[in-house]
Amino acid sequence: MKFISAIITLITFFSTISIVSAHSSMLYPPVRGHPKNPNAAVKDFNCIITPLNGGGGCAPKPFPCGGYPVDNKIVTTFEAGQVIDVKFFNPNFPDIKTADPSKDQARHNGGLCEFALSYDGGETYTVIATYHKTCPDIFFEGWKVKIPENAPSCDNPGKCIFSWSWINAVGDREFYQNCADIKLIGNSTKALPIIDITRANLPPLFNDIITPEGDPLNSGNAKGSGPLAEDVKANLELEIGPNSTKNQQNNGTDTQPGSSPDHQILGAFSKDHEYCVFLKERSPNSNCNYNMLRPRFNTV
Ligand SMILES: [Cu+2]
Repeated sequence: MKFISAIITLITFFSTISIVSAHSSMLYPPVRGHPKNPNAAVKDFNCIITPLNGGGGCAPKPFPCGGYPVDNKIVTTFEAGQVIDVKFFNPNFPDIKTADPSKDQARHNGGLCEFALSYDGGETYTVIATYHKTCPDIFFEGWKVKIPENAPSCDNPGKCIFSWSWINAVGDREFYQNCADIKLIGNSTKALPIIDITRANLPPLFNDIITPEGDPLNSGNAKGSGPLAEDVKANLELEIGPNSTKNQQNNGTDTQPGSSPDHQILGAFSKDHEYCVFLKERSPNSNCNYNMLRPRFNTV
């Protein structure tokens, strides 16, 4: 009897946790270690939704990708130039059609979402889309991410990753990441430049502690404002140099770092959730904002 009541207590404990603090995860593309991914090598029912920092009864998870193993079978294939509608999932909302949008999805006012490709299993990244303030939110499906036209192919199981990372606006300073195993069909033979994800709020690995802007109009954990129109536009228009087909048509020559056109990216890094991309005509230590730079990519 004691044993049974202990089990009931335990079940109550865990279901209470999931009701109180179920964060959202990426649902599409399917995520490593995710219970909703039929090809996941393991299914982490309790902790797939927690930050890499741990918490809510979950141990800290390693970077990258929470340490989850590569999918048994990699079935998600994206093509260069393709636009993906990312979807999010929250275990407290099993049926989104009948879900109550005023209920808690642990959005922490949203924050900063970055979507990135990695060709080396999550060591290095190229951020290909950014959503500010209102992300994530399970009640919206318009989180559009464009695979760059100049993304090279990738068919190396475990190395080719579509990453979602999230830094929440309100609450404990935390770092979230989900990884989807993918294959990429591209045109270019050149690697994309590194445009790193925001590495913060995961000491002692990422010691920068940052607080991105949130979604104040819809504060808290309920349904928010959805993807910002300016973010959708910027993400769909983003071109990542220096190997875009436009560059190649204009020059007819190789564009190695440091070699020629004015718009060429010489290097990139992210700090305090602001991207600084070094352009040829820009001094490397000038403060530049990723969003401010994006229109320049469009005019090259
Ligand atoms: Cu939380």
